[in-house]
Amino acid sequence: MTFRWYGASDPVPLAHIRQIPGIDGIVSAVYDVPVGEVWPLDNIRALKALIESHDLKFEVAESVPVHEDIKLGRPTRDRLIGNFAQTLRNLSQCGLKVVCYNFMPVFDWTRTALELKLDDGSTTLGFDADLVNRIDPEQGINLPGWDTSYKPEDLKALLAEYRGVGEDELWANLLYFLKGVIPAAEEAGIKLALHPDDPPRPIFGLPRIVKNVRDLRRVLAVSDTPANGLTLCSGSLGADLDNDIVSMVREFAGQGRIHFAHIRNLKVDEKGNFHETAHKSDCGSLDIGAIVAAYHTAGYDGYFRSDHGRMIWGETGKPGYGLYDRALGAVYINGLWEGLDNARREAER
Ligand code: DNO
Repeated sequence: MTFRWYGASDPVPLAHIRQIPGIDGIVSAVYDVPVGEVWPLDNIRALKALIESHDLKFEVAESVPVHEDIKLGRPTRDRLIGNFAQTLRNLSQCGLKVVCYNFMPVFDWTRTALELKLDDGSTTLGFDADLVNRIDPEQGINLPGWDTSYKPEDLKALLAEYRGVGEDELWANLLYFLKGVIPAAEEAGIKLALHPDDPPRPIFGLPRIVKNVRDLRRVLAVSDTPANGLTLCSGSLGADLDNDIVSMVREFAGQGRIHFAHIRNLKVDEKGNFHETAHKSDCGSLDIGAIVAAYHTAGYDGYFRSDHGRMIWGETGKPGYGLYDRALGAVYINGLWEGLDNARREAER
């Protein structure tokens, strides 16, 4: 069981994470290197030393970002793919085992609310499908907590470049990227773990290609090696009610292709609106108990982490990434797992 930590600027201290029962690893990234450049050995070593000084392990990187030029298939991509491969080698040299990444154009996860008030007084992340559909990205995107790293004119230019890139082109660019990095990952003993799109549908006219079971199968079929695997995020895929997470876990964990499990619950409606809830099954639309049981039955021995928590008990901080609710989630998942271990032992008696 791991916990995501955003480095020295994260308001959640490592010392507090260390006190959550059952957590033994941190998932993090080198944040002070521009996207596309190699993560230097010294930076990785320093991060690892800091994490280990709190008696925690650092074996999973989330994420090594994929430069937009790679997703766009621009001529500069060969150098950038080479850099990504070198980052994998450096991470391996420092003892890392799994690298999470995504292939979403321009935007990583998207929400329309970061402080949606729930009946119990907590706040959570929310996605209003109509609101997103009404936004014309050409006019600028104004959502709470929006990635302000893009200036309006830069965003416009980037969106213009994507105009000729549909799902087929994006897929071809993912394929090219995978062919470039899988050999390095294999050699370095790194397991790549592609994170699905969040939400799992096109937004702002941008294509998305990691949305459902067919997409995941297609990615895995590129190369049948543990170096080419998945981060299975229950919440990202779960925002589409047609996605059956339990059967995905059975299939892909059964094949040993899930290297990293993100567990979170959501309340979803048919129109595609959703918000994050507490992890417990009856708090949201996903049967987290059944999902965790499917991992257990498949003999999953990869990494877990609880994902997006609500803000509870007056906590302030990074939306989705506070201490308390994610800690409750981690303890809940570990409790489910212990129960499953016990039930198996009882059945064998
Ligand atoms: C959201 C996270 C994602 C994830 C990236 C992986 O909270 O799960 O931001 O880290 O998509 O590259």
